[in-house]
Amino acid sequence: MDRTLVLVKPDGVARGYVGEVLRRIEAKGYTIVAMELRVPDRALLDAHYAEHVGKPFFPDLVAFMTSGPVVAAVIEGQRVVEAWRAMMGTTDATKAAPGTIRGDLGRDWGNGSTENLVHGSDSSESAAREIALWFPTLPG
Ligand code: IDP
Ligand code: MG
Repeated sequence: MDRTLVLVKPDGVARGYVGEVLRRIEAKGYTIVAMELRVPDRALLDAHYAEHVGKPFFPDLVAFMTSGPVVAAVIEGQRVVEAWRAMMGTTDATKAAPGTIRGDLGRDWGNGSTENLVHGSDSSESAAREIALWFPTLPG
């Protein structure tokens, strides 16, 4: 069974969209197999966003992601990795299609595309790596 990592980022939690995001996941038919509210630390984010370390937006991204609690979850179902990416919409909420989470609920608040409500793994390999980082004790 396929799995992916979901994060409701600090803006999504602060704006009260945890329920809305989980509602969409449940309505679509995927199963939540793990979930936790936590403030990620720098070490976790360096590992999670390893591909972005050193990019110009990385310091702002880390500051944003450590600014408050996030909801981390693992969801499961056939082709859930690609489905969850489609449900989130494109990275830049300004351009994200209506009907997607970022397209419906997100906008540019003056920080480019940093605050975009949700995260989803971009491949099965990324999902396995990210799930191991956030939920190291979760049985496969
Ligand atoms: P994704 O979250 O849609 O997979 P990535 O390119 O993996 O997008 O970037 C990770 C996160 O870094 C984004 O979700 C967003 O929060 C932030 N980010 C990406 N590109 C930019 C940028 O050009 N400016 C500001 N923040 C960015
Ligand atoms: Mg990404």
